[in-house]
Amino acid sequence: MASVPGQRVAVIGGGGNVGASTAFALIAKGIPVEVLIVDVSEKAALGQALDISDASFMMPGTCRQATFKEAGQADVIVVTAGARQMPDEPRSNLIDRNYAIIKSIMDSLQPIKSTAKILMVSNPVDVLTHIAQTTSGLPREQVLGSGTYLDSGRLCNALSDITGVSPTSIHAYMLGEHGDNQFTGWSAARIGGRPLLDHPKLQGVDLESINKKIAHKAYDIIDAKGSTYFGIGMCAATIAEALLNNTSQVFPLVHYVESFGCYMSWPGAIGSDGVEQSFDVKLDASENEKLYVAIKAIKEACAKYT
Ligand code: 6V0
Repeated sequence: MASVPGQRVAVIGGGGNVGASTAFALIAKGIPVEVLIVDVSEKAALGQALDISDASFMMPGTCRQATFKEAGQADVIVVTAGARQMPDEPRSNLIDRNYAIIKSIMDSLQPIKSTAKILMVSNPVDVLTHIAQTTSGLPREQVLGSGTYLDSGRLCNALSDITGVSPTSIHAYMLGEHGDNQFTGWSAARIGGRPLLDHPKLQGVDLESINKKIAHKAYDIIDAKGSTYFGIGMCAATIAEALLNNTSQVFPLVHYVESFGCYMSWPGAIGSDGVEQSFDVKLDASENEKLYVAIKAIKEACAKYT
C-alpha cells in the first residue's frame, strides 16, 4: 500500500503488546501518519506490522516494519521496548534491566532527527525518561514520558462512576511518580469550575479507597491476564497525536520540572516543540509531603544513571 506523505511515528518495541497496541491505536484513531514498527525481534515486528496494516486499509494511516535508523528520523519516537512487570513486582525493579535496553536503543537510533520528540512508555517511566534524554542528546523539552496519564484516566473514570459526570469533564490528576509514590492531587481537582471535593456525591466517600483502587489497577490486570496494554496504547497514541498536531493540550506527563530539578509526572502542555509549559499546581500540606517523597525517590533512582 502507498505510504502517507507527511508525518511518521516510530514505535520501538512495537513487536510487543504495548507497542502493537500503540500502533493500532494510532491507526484506529484515523491519524494520517506512517507508523514504523521496530523491534529487536524482527519477526515480532514484521508480524505486528503486517497485522496492523490489514486494519489500515479503510483508514488514512499506514503501518510497516522499519529499521532503527529509519526510526531515528521519525517525528515522534515512542519507546515501549523493555522487560515488563511480573505479578506483584514493583515497577522500580525493572530499572537495571531496562537501563541497558534504553541506552542501546538510543545508540541505534542515531542520528536522531533534531526536531523529533521521544515519548517513553517503558517502566519505570520517570527514570527511563531521564535516561532517554541523557543518552539521546535531545533537549529536555523534547523527551517526555506517558507518566500518570493512564492513572489519571483511571481516576477520572472512577470519579465519573460516582458523580455521574463525563470523565472528560473532570479535571483531576494522579501526580508524582508513575508507580508506588503516585498520589492524587485532590485539592487541585475541579469539576464544572468548582472544587471536585465539593461535589455532593463525593461527600462521605472514602477517598483513600479510590486512591488504592487506582494504584492497584495495573496489578489487578496483570494478575488476571498477564499484562496491560490497551489502555496505555490508547494513551500513548493520544499523546503522540497532540505532539503531531501541535494541540497544546495539557496532560499529566513525565517531563523535566525545573522547580523540582527532576523528571516527574506533572501537568504540562505539549505541542510540536515538545513540552511547552509546566504548571505550578497548588497542593495542600499532606499532598506536598507525598510530592517530596516522590521527588526524593525519583532523584535517588536517577542519581545512579547520570
Ligand atoms: P512485551 O510484550 O514483552 O514487549 C516488549 C518488546 O520490547 C518485545 O517485543 C521485545 O522484543 C522488545 N525489545 C526488547 N529489547 C529491545 C531493544 N533493545 N530494541 C527494540 N525492542 C526491544 O512487553 P509489554 O509491551 O507488555 O511492555 C513493554 C514496556 O511497557 C514494559 O517496560 C512495561 O513495564 C511498560 N508499560 C508501561 C506502562 C505505562 O503506563 N507507562 C503500562 C504498561 C506497560
